[in-house]
Amino acid sequence: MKMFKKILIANRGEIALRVIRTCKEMGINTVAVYSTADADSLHVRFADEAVCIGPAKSADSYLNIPNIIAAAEITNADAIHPGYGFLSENAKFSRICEENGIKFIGASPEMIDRMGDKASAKSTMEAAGVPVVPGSPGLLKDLADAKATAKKIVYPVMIKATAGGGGKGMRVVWSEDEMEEHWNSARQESAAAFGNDGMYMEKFIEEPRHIEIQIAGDKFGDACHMSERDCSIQRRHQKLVEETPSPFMTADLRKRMGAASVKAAKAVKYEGVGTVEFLVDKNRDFYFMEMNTRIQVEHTITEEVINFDLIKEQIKLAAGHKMSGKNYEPKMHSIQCRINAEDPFNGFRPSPGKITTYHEPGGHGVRIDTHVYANYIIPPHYDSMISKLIVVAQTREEAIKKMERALDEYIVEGIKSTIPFHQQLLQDEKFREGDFTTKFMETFVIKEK
Ligand code: MV4
Repeated sequence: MKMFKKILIANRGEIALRVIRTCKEMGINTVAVYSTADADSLHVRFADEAVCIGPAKSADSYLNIPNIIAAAEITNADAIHPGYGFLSENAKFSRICEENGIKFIGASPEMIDRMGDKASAKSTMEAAGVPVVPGSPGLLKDLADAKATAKKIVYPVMIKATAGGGGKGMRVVWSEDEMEEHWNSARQESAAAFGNDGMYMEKFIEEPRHIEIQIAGDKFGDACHMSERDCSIQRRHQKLVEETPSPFMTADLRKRMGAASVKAAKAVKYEGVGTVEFLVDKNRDFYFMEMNTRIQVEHTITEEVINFDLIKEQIKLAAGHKMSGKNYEPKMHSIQCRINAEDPFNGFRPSPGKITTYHEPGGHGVRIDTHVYANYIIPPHYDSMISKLIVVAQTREEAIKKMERALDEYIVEGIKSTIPFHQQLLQDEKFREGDFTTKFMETFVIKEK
């Protein structure tokens, strides 16, 4: 069976290390790339080779396509793993890898373009029979079209940037007299952010849950779903905690969402691992939102409940192997807390700098994915995640207990971290009951120490 000899990891931080670990276990050589700000990072230390690709600024290093391709050519890498963020869903990068005979471990440029344009992803999924939120048939022509469409859909509605995702260029509109203002500001925002002001419209789903399904597909047209993740605990579109199974899940809903996700994957002949994101309303009706063509930060909790290495599967699928996954029912419960270098008592303000004391929790059912260590300096140039603390246990109650115990053991000093936030969240009655939606963080109040 064909397998890569050497993979270059075009990323930094914990995900670069995560990929290196699986490569080692698979007997694949690894090349780290790093910016001058990351010379002391563990991904540089643990890779077989490392190439500096530029200065601290992402645009000059981790987003610098010519430098990354040059690094792959110099080291003779036959594949590139992009991790998440940075170039992981960049169609141009995927194409350039292809043109240079380097396998991009991710989606084809065509798939990235099709799923990256949200209106086109939505119509593709609708045509495949996946439930979507009722809305405009495609892009809105102008303000008059927006008003006429909203009248048909019935207020409240949401206008969304087709180039968007992550909440940018998105507005809730409650009545016609608000439309003009939101129409103009949303279009301006998307033009500035994406160079594309195409907008579409949907019925506004109030207090939804964010539940996503991990999928995989192979080049022979086979596809499977690997159960769900509940990512409803978010703040300003940044996920804070993820868990699987979702406390809102039922056997019937999982069956329906799983089947819809496999249908989605097969309809687009999806190759590799990916995620289908859904909004789920209080009646357990679910609607396709976005398809992510990358490995995600929260893939770990799925790995824990199904005991399966998703990065290994991703690499094997990219090499053209048959899928080894199947439709899974989670038998365990896993929770991940994202530990960020942020001050939860001051509006989650970033807190980069030197970690003076570092002690990790351990023990049965506790996993930490991180690139940091004692005396490591968190550079101010990148995202603020220091680590992912993941627990797995037989039940949700036991997983929460284990997470409480692990957070109590976790010592990070010298910088502010979100550990105290997670400790308070776990004590919240609604959280403990599993009774939360994407609006949870709007009303959650952090108590002073
Ligand atoms: C929605 C919605 C309600 N109704 N669409 C936010 C990010 C983007 N990917 C889609 N988002 C939403 N789309 C309709 N028709 C509410 C959100 C939303 C949200 C979704 C998932 C997780 C957190 C969220 C926070 C605010 C709004």
